[in-house]
Amino acid sequence: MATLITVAPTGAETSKEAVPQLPTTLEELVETARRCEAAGAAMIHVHIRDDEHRPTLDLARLRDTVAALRQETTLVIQLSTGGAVTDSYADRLRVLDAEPDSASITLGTVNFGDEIFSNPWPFVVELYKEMLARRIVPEFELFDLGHVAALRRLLDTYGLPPGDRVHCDLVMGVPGGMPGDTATLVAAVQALPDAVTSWSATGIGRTTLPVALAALSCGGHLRVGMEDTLTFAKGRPVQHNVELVERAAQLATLAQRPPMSTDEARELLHVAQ
Ligand code: KMH
Ligand code: ZN
Repeated sequence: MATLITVAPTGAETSKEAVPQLPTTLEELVETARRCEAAGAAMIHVHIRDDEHRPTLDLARLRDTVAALRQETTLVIQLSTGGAVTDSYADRLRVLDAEPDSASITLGTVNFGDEIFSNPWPFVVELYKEMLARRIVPEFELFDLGHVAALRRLLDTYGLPPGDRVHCDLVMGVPGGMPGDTATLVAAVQALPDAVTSWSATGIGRTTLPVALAALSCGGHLRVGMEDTLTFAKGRPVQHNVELVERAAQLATLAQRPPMSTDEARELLHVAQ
């Protein structure tokens, strides 16, 4: 089985001022997407910024971003509906109007460092129903073991996504969520509902490598990028997202599970070709 590599290049938490190499403009994002696709990424998880490099969910900007990424790459385009912790539910729902291939959906509220990433059940349900209605492929973001139970409840109550494909991403190592270690990854994977057809994992900060290695050995896929990790190795900051994608591709190849193409990713996730 080949490995789906998702790149999450920007996120909503890091400032451009602190990390100038973070891709925050459309030009930087497109350049990053192209290089990461060439290095083995097949999906991109997108957060955008405004002219002052602050996180935004501005719909026109999101639409322009989707159009530019479609024009310049063949990557599966996933927009974040998580946004920043300060974003309103209405703004997060409106992200779907930008008509991405896929969108993230987080299964529950979680402490997020000193803040709260708020995902109350009625919001999760509304977001999921909208995705189903628009045939936007969900990626279920699981930050904690309780989110696995919430995923089961959501699927049991509201049914499966198009093509009966259920793709999850274990987001590990967030202060307040599940830890990024092998034992927790194994526990989470064992608890996943039978309906899950594929899963990836990402480890925040220093948990990046342990989580990637554990995911590969357990049959999972990989998400990497500067949204999750700003340090390539001790004392060595990431200079460009492509470094993280190249390393993920090397690890996947070593594991005899080389990166999958964007066509294979579309097939896996049931995204229209
Ligand atoms: N920025 C976090 C508050 C997602 O993209 O769906 C939420 C997040 C999850 O990054
Ligand atoms: Zn995100």
